[in-house]
Amino acid sequence: ANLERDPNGYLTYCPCMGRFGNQADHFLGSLAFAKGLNRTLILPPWVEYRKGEMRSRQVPFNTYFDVEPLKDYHRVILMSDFMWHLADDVWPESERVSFCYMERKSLQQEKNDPDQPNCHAKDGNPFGPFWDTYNIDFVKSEFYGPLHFDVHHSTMATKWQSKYPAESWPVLAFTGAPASFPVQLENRELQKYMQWSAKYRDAARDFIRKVLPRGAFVGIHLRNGIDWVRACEHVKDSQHLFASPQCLGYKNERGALYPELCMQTKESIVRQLKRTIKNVRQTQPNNEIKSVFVASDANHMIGELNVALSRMGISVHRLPEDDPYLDLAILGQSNHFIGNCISSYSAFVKRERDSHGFPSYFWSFPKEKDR
Ligand code: GFB
Repeated sequence: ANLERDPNGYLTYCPCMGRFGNQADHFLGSLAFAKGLNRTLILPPWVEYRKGEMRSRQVPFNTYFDVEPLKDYHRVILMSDFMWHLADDVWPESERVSFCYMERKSLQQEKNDPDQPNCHAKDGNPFGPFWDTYNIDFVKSEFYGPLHFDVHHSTMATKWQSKYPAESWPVLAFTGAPASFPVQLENRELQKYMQWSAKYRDAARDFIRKVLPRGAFVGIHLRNGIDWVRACEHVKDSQHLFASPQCLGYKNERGALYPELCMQTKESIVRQLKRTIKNVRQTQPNNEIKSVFVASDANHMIGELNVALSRMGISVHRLPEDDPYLDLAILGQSNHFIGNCISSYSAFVKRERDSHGFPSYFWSFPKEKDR
C-alpha cells in the first residue's frame, strides 16, 4: 500500500443514511466529490444493521469490493489504513473537526451545551458506533453551508478548495455522505469502478455453475417486506421515491410515479415474468432460459413461481440463506434482470448491468396502459 501522505488532503464521511442501496448511491457521489476536490477518498466501512442489535456493525469496504479498480478513477485509501498508518501524522486528535451543512440538534440536548451550535456527529446510531470503530472523537464542528456537492454543474469544487485548503484542512470529515440520494445522474457510471471482491465473485460464479441448471437465467428482485409496504404509501404524494429516477427519468421524462411501480401483485409478477421469458425465447432462441433466480428481503414466492413456470420447463431458485450481497452479485450476472424501479437495492444491480451492457427491466414499467 502507498501510505505516503497526500498533500492534497483527504475526505472522510459516515455512510449514516439507509442500508446498502442508499449507501452505495452515496458512495458514488462521494467518490465524484472527492475527485472534484482532488482529495483522497477514505473508503468507509459499510454500515449494517442486524435484528436485535442496538448498535450498527461496520464492515470493511473491501469485504465486498476491491480497492484497486477504484484507483483507476481516483485516489482512495481504506479507512483502517488511513487511521492506523496516517492519522497520527495527518489528523492529530486535537484537530478533528466534523463537517455538517448547518447545526444539527442533539438527541440529548441537556448533555451538551444548548447554546453552542454543533454537528453532534456521534449522536445516536449509527453515528456514534461508526466513528467509535476507529476511536474518532471530534473537538469542533464546522458548518459548510451554503456550499454543496454538485461538482459537475458549477465552480463548486473551487469554492471548497478556497474555503478549505488542504494545508489548513488536511481532512474534511463529513457527518453524512457528501452526496445526493438518489445518486446524481452524472455519477451513475462510476459504478464500473465498484467491482466485487474475489470472495463474492467466486461465490456468485459457483452458485450459478453448481446450483442453477445449464443455460440462461433470469434474475429477479422482489422487494416486498413490511418496511417496503409502508414506504410505498408515499407514492401518492411524491414525484419521485428513492431510486425512481432510474426508470422515470430524473425530470420525470418517462412519466409520473404510480403505485404498481413500487408494489406489484403476485399475478402481475407472474404475468410479466412469463412474458419476459417468452419474449427472450422468441428473440434469442440460441440462449434458452432454463431457470429463474429470486432475490428478496421477504417473500421469494418460490412455490407460486415454480407452479407457474414448470410447464415452460423452468426451475426457480434462491440462496439457502439470506445474503444481500451475494444476491446482488448473482443478479448482476443474470442474463436478464427484472428489478423494482423504486428500490435503491435494485438500482445497484441495474447500474452494474448497464456498465456491462446487460439488459434490465422493471416490474410494472412502463405503465400497463402504455405498453
Ligand atoms: O438497500 P436498501 O437501502 O434498498 O435497503 P431500498 C434495503 C435492504 O433490505 C437491503 C435488504 O440493504 C438488504 O439488507 N434487501 C432488500 C434484501 N432486497 C433484498 C434482497 O433481494 N435480498 C436480500 N438478501 N436482502 C429502502 C431505502 O430500501 O427502503 C429507504 O432506500 C427506506 O431508505 C426504505 O429505508 C423503506 O431502496 O430497497
